[in-house]
Amino acid sequence: MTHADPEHLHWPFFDDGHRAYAREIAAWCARELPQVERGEGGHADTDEAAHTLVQRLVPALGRAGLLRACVAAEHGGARDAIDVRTLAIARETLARASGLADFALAMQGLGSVPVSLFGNAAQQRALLPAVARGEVITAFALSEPEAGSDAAAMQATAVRSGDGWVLNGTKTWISNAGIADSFVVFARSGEASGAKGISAFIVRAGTPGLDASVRIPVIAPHPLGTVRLTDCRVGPEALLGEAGQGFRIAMGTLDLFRTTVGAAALGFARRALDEAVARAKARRMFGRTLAEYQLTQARLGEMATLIDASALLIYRSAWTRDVLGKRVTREASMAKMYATEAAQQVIDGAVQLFGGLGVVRGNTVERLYREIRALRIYEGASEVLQLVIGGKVLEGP
Ligand code: COS
Repeated sequence: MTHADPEHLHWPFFDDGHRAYAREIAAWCARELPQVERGEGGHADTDEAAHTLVQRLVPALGRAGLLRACVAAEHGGARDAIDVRTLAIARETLARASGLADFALAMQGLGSVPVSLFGNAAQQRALLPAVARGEVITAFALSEPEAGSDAAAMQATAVRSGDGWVLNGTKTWISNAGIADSFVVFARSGEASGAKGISAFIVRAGTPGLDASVRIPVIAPHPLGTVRLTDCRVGPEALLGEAGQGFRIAMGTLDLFRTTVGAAALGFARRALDEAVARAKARRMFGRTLAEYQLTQARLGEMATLIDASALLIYRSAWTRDVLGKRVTREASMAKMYATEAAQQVIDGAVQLFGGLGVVRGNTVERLYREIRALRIYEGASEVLQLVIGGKVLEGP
């Protein structure tokens, strides 16, 4: 159940290092994960339980060496550079077993990749080895109440003061808000209007003026909250990259992570198909199993095709970034948009095959039905990604 599809690991997108990592993480899901979850079944039903489970998952993933996917080799990582295929394999495999295990690893990446891509040597040394060991928890603070899809409309400010900066404003929908040790915070620093006047800062939890205590409970509980910045002073060493480069840092990070959100959706969809096939074979109706009905076979065939098409788009995007080193705004947007929408359809199909049981609290497909929903919204809603892809098509090759 928890294995990445062994067939697709033979695709030419991967090398033996990827295959070895896939085996390692699948074995951890089978052997170690149930102990970390302590019988909570891959998810936690309350906001409180989700917070504490993620706080156990991050160090457990770190001890197992699996957070090596999140940083480059010089900081204890698995590969010379951050490798989208490794991250995608990790997310696909973890999501198939547990939404929160995927979340825990993904957020270690999202909150630290801006530092890997744009940080100086001192910033990288201070954060990245601890991220790989699971000793610090990270967060990425971009969205605001009035700036979600239109990220460049953010209003939080960063004003120079002495040799440092003073940050003010409200960031919301921030994963890990209440438990993070280190935030990457984006704020308007005013070098120019719009996207060119934004900077990124590394802000440690506990910095006076940073309040991350407000939680947001959601349909599939995971640590999520609002971050308030009130005259929050940071030194010059907090600035990531150059002043005014913040939007490029955010978009560059999202180009990398959007492909992996698709991979998480793929893991959820594969799990839903596993569940649906088992159900179709076991459930008898009008004297036959569900699997013997053509309607069921057609549905399963459609689900499997959606899954393979998602995998192809995801690993095409990951390979293009890793191997060709190209900007993959178009490929990553396609992978995330298609895989998350496809997973929603696959999971909905699985719920339908389960009938009444499909909506009973605690049933795996019921959990997946709640877990997939947010992926079509965060890190680029499907509608924004349609616009991004359309824009790229109009630009031409
Ligand atoms: N990598 C590097 N630079 C990028 C980039 C990328 N992927 N995408 C855009 N930029 C640069 C552009 O090149 C442009 O700079 P130049 O004028 O020097 O070329 C600048 O950033 C502004 O780009 P653009 O005009 O396209 O910005 P928009 O304000 O129109 O934003 C969208 C475009 C909608 C694509 C962007 O706001 C977005 O992705 N929104 C969704 C945000 C999101 O995912 N929010 C959820 C966060 S949950 S973590």
